Amino acid sequence: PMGVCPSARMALLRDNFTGLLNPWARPDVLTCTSWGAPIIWDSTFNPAVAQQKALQQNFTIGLTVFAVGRYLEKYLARFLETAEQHFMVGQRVVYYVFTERPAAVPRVALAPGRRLRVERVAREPRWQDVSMQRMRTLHEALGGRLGREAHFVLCMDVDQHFRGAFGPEVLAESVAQLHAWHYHWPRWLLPYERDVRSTAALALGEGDFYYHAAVFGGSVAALRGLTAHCARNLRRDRERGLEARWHDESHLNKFFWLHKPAKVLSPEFCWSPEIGRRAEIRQPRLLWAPKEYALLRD
Ligand code: 2GW
Ligand code: MN
Repeated sequence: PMGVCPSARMALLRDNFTGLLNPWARPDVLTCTSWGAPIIWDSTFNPAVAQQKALQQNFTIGLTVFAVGRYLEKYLARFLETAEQHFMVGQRVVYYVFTERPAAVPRVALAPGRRLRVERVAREPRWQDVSMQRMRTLHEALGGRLGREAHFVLCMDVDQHFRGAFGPEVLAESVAQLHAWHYHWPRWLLPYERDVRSTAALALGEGDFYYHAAVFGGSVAALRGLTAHCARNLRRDRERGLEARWHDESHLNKFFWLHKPAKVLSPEFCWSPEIGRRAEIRQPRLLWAPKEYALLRD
């Protein structure tokens, strides 16, 4: 989908976090959703303004990541080291690492104003459960210390690393990530859950975009609602012997269909290098690690 916002909606692109967004800077891509939320692409926002506004408001920004089983040794160190270089540089940041082996978490040197907290979680025997259980665990964390100390939280997969600036321009009441593999497909081809018995089901004709569960975020209150919705529906499906096609991601997509995100991140905020070069992807900021399903999904 290409094209700039209809002019009637332009007023809505005054963004609390980035000042005035400039959707005209990118006539090659869609920079505004039908409900008036900005889709931020490189050069539509001013990172310096976002930086200043976030500092003025004295935000603490949380970043949660799960590293269970082999994912800890395989991905966590690089994720954290590159986050120190690129994630919310100059802001107050608190990392929350969830793992079943706190002692094995690498000691990464943190810049001033940044801290790392490790929370112990049980190791689920099935990998699908490791992924899905995150919603329940995040919900509880947001109701506890994380929710008290952070204003905004980003929740991420660990099998990726930062490559470019990932700053407060991404912040909003609720934030969804366009999926790198699906952002240019017509809606009927998107891999939503289609089994009507599942609480995650979307009918043909429903769904705005396909969002990637590797990055989502928002205010603590908004994320409490999101994680409650997803954890509850994951449980309801399981009680009836159902598991949605893309697990927690299917439920996240259902949530954002019902509760539209306030900001949408272009695929450069979570890009897959395996896709190759694309003219509209100017500065990838977070890169997926190569998938090693055969090795890791036994
Ligand atoms: C997951 C799959 C197969 C084998 C292991 C794991 C695994 C995941 C694990 O052993 N340990 C672990 O900590 N995880 C956590 O779950 C980790 O944070 C990881 O990034 C996250 C999601 O698993 P991942 O990255 O292997 O799945 P993707 O990249 O295919 O993720 C998409 O689809 C998932 C549901 O199937 C999630 O919705 C995910 O958020 C999506 O990006
Ligand atoms: Mn992943």
